[in-house]
Amino acid sequence: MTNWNEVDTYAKEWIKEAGESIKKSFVQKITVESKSNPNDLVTDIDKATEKFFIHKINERFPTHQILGEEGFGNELEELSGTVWIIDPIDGTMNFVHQQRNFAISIGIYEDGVGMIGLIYDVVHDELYHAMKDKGAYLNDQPLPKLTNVKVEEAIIGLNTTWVVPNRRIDHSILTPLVRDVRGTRSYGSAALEIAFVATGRLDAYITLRLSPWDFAGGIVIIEELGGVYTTLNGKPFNLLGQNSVLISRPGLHERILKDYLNNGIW
Ligand code: 2AM
Ligand code: CA
Repeated sequence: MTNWNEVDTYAKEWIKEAGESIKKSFVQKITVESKSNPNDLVTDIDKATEKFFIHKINERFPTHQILGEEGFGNELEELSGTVWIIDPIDGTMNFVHQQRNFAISIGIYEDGVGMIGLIYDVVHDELYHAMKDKGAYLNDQPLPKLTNVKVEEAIIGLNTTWVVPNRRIDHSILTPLVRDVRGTRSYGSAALEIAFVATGRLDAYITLRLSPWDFAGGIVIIEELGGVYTTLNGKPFNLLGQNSVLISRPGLHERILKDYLNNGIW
């Protein structure tokens, strides 16, 4: 039997420790490389942070598996047992250009069920966290359950990429939604944008391609608050693949899917 309180305590200790190291790196020279395309960045700090978690987890919980963005963990084909899904720095472009608006994201899953979600906004020292059936918190503050709002009163997280011609969606599909909502915002860190839906700073978040480490921590927090997460086609997430993403307050999620995304057929 997994002692989830023990796992949670260590995960929080390590995420804070990793955050301290990342903050110290601000005064160092950081090595930046690009991955899948010139704007998909990785630094030596992303890699060192992922390796830090892997070392700690392997030492303390040798039976746990790890799926990390930078690939130093295990190669997983399924999610059986206890699996840590880690993004050492979500929002690397922000980390490089702004030294803010990035987060460490960790989701811990048991046989594919999200048990612990952690998103740490290092610069603001804000830890968003949840344990299954135990509520969600921002630092020590419990977060209230999410309730519906009207589209006309909603602020949605959306990158401008998806409202100009792009490879993943006919950009005109999102035009009516952008026109009808109160406002749109783009923060450049999926984990933080999901955390902002959890706290009500955003009412929904839409994006076209996220990997498991971008949302694994966030959806545990959202689930705990009664928020809803599906692909833009209204389907459940594939926790081991890339997904389009609609994460929202309940009610608003249904309305966006039905009235703006044609029930997921686009
Ligand atoms: P990352 O910084 O960990 O790569 C940027 O809008 C958001 O999308 C970030 O959370 C970023 O995560 C994520 N993202 C996912 N896949 C990406 C890709 N191929 N290129 C850039 N950002 C990506
Ligand atoms: Ca990352």
